[in-house]
Amino acid sequence: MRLHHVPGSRSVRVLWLLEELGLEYDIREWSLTDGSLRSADFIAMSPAGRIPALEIDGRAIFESAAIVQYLTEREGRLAPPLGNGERADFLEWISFAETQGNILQALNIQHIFLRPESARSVPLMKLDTKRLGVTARALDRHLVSSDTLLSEFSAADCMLGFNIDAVFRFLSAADYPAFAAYRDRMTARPAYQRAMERGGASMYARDFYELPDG
Ligand SMILES: N[C@@H](CCC(=O)N[C@@H](CS)C(=O)NCC(=O)O)C(=O)O
Repeated sequence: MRLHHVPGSRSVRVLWLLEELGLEYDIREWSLTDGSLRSADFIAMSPAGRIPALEIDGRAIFESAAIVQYLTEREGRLAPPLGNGERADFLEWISFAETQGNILQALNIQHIFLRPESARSVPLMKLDTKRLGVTARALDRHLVSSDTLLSEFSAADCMLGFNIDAVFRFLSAADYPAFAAYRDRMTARPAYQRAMERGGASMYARDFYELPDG
């Protein structure tokens, strides 16, 4: 099994799940900025040139949500089975993680990757920060009464693996105490710690990115 990975990116979702499941794998690390994700080799595994991809069972799978579901089905663990009352919640939270992930990606591009800074759109940054706040509020409300997304830890929590490092770079943790406490619980898990040791930590140079004036 080989995970195609960029530290701090959506591949953290899969990396963390592989550790929670105790599976054997190796890592091929890529860069988001050197053009290599558009190489024929990578496009053959992930047609949109996006991280992650997982080589497994004689093929490559792309899209983090598909990989996460495939792994839970293959291993028969960390997801409510078909017919279970929490199955719909599991599917909802997996997709929700990507809804929030897309906003985080837009903010990463504006705050970190777009250069020169004059190319950034402050109105868009403000809009996306507000939209991120709506998703964080939803999680905060849900997590007031629950330690995990479902009634017990599941791969849906791993789908937030990229998000939990990113969200509080753009939003104040003090405004979302239940979500921030969840982040602390999840990042303290031994499997999350092992994933960070093997696959590098954060892509962020700063703890918090203020909105620019304008
Ligand atoms: N829906 C996809 C999104 C994948 C994605 O956009 N990954 C980012 C890294 S977090 C990427 O590869 N970006 C490179 C690019 O956009 O060129 C998934 O969940 O796997």
